[in-house]
Amino acid sequence: MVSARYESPRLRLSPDRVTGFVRETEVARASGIRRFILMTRLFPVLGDQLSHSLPSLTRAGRDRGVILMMEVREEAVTPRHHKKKIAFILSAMRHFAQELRTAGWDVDYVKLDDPANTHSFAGEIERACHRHGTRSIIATWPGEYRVMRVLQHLGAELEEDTRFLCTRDDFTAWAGERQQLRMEFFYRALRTRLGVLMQDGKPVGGKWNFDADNRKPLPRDVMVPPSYAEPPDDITQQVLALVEREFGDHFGELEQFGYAVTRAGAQDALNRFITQRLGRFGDYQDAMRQNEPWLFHAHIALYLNCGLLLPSECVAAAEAAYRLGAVPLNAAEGFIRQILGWREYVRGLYWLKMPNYAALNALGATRKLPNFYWTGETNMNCLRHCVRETKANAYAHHIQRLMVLGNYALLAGIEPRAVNEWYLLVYADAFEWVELPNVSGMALYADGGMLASKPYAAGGAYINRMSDYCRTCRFDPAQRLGDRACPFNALYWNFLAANRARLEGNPRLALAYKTLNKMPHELVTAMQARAGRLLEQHE
Ligand code: DLZ
Ligand code: SF4
Repeated sequence: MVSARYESPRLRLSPDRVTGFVRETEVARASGIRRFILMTRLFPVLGDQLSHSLPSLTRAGRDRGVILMMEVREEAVTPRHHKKKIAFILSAMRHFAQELRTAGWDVDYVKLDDPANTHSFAGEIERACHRHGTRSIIATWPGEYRVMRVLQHLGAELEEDTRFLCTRDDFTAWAGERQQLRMEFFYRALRTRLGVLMQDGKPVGGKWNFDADNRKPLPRDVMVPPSYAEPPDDITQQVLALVEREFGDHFGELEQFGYAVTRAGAQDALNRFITQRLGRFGDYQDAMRQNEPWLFHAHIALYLNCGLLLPSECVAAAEAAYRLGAVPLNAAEGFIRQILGWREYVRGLYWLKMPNYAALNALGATRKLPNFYWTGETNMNCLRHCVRETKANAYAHHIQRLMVLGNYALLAGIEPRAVNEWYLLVYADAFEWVELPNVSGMALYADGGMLASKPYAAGGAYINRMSDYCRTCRFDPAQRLGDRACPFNALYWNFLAANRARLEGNPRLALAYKTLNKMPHELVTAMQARAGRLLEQHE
């Protein structure tokens, strides 16, 4: 079936430009009149591409065509995503389709419970091609290597994803022959090019980075503002029921769903962050407090990563707040570095290094993921809280992810594939381009130092300094041995001892190895024995 049929004066003027897109009709040929039919083109829009400025949508506007959106089981079960994450994406997709239709787009939307649904992107794109009588597929570069291969296999034309601030080609050019791809230098180059927080060619405030000011523990008397939450509307409620029915046995809780599911809602969440939290985000971005999952963080990564917000507007909002004097520089810079620096950098690295990056395991980690990552049932209070909050909210903030959950996985030598799968499925903001470098590179050092200059390993003292978890834990962060000793301590020194050959030469670990080397031999072997017992218990 051909849905867009019209005579285009532009085609008559320059037929070469449209070769392959137009064909003469039998009728036209018979009548001798040159008429053209514009072949329908299919524009698949994926669940993490919900932006009105999506490049393939701009193209669809110019070239006419059908927008295809597909709810498919395969994306929900490989891996078996958190229930709240599935609900968020499906509800955001349905709302986005509604907005597109209201704006006049021709949207072909396949629902999860459509009896003919083949439940894969490939199957649904094939079916849609058949429905619309076309083989012409135009998509925006996806967020996962696997999906890129599927689209290429179908012969899709892929538009560069211009929603990012740095293109893949620009990142490749920046990476060039550099031995080390350090985020800090990438960040400085991009800030300079985009003129963000710059004054006369120099960084505002005379420094690129205020990280040293951003590591404060959270004093007990600092109150945390309430988190953003909006009540589920009819569409979201239908989706919540669908997810409970279809994916009820997946990890996570559906109760108290309060995420925004539209661009307007996401913009509201961003504005509230800028006005209520950003001012203190800098100071307390590394702090943790028991039963306070949201703290002064933005909680907008899920909106950014599925397209409801754009990085450019988040950066602009934070810079404007600083220039108006509403927030301090360390807060604005710290937030902007996460988006303009870190987010763009990990995306560039992902596409530069895939597909090999996914298989890296530099430290030869082979242990299974302990069951408490699913249940939260462990005596280690910090881990218990971080897993439980992850289960409830499909969210944990970056220090919980890196220095509690990731730290344990690093020290315990858990196999990177299992850890990556866990992070990809439990967090609502996790898509492979952002999850894999953060987990394999930053948390696990599985890439051998391509991304991080050292493994982010820590004992109980770090968690004690940055949180109040230890106060009510059955373990003591100050003890190294004995039943009450914090397990992170033995695991930390055991990790350093076990990976000595690989890590001792790293200048950023010089102090740690100096301390280890000064310890009595018996203490080290006793901690190694304790670590071995703990790891066995946790299996
Ligand atoms: C994560 C996800 C889920 C759970 N479901 C869908 C879906 O039904 N339809 C869809 O288009 N996208 C979904 N997604 C997001 C995709 O997994 C994501 O677009 C790809 O992994 C590429 O990043
Ligand atoms: Fe975590 Fe150790 Fe502190 Fe317990 S004592 S909360 S296990 S760091």
